[in-house]
Amino acid sequence: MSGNGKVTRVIRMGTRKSQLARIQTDSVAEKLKELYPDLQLEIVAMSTIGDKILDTALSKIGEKSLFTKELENALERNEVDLVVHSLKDLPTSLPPGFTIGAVLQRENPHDAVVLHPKNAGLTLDGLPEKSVIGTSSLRRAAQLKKRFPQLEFENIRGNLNTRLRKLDEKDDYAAIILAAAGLKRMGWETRISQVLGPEDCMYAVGQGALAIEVRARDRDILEMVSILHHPDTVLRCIAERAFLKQLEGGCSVPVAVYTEMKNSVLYLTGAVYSLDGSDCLKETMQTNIELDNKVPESAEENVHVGITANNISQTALDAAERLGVVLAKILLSKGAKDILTTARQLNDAR
Ligand code: DPM
Repeated sequence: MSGNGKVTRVIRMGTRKSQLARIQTDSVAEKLKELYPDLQLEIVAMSTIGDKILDTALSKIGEKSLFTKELENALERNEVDLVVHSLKDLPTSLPPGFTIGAVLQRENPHDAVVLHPKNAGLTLDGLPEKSVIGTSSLRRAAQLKKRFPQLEFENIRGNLNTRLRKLDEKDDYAAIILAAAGLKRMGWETRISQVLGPEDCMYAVGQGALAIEVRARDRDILEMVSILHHPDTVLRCIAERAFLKQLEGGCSVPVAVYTEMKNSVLYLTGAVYSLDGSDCLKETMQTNIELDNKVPESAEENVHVGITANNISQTALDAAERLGVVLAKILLSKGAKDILTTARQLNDAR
């Protein structure tokens, strides 16, 4: 740290080997370098189960920490000091000893349509009947099946490079659906032909935000990364993660959210879907966010759905978490559990 800080050793950043993961890690490294010019950073790249199993839909692998386990092992063994993830790939409960020390300002959280070049100029509405859309996300497929019943949906796996290649070089898919944030980070914004608003497709919990995972006991590193927290993003993502956690959903269930922060009010819309989207429970709630100066009495106290944010008002974090929990309880009281259990069973049997 520049003169007055405590971190003087080399900081090692763990990353997956995919191009997107590298880009995300590099962008965080750059921000840290700007804030702490004297910091020595080293980037350590490794493969994860999720990178190795490329032919199976994410929702079928069943391992919740698909992209995170190897990286967490390296954190545990002190081989790396922090790991940059897409927040949406991080489970709502982290293994003991780990915490999310920073959630950075969210990019566009929405999903986007990327068309096969032969369909240039069209939108999902205008594609010929029975056109095949590539996505392995149960969440995307459920919402879009309902909204565009004339289209068909098939799995597509692999990292972003592989998916774009599968789209362009074959004739299997008329279009694929990807997160706008990932496309933008890869420099492929020009391939976005349509951004899907919440009326078409609500996004995944945490989508579009980067998170930095650290050892919970490593107070120096926690303090160092905490200035990267973006308060609005943190509050929205805590509400979203609390909602998912209370529903007991993982990355493999059709759960979608939409959040907004306006004039100190946090709005959360949450929904659960059957696999074909025909069953849907969706509600919106809001809570006031008071950014007072209440700080946590002990560090342990201030962890909300895996996120440590000691520099953000405790009252505000509590309110955001409560919003997600209460909204989930309302959906559960209306039968969300049955919808999710059935979706899980049908997906496992496929
Ligand atoms: C999770 C899902 C997907 C990723 C499920 C979902 C998409 C899987 C698929 C939990 N993680 O969204 O319903 O399409 O088969 C992932 C991407 C990003 C982070 C790529 C993407 C980049 C965007 C971001 C994969 N994880 O969704 O297009 O940082 O949010």
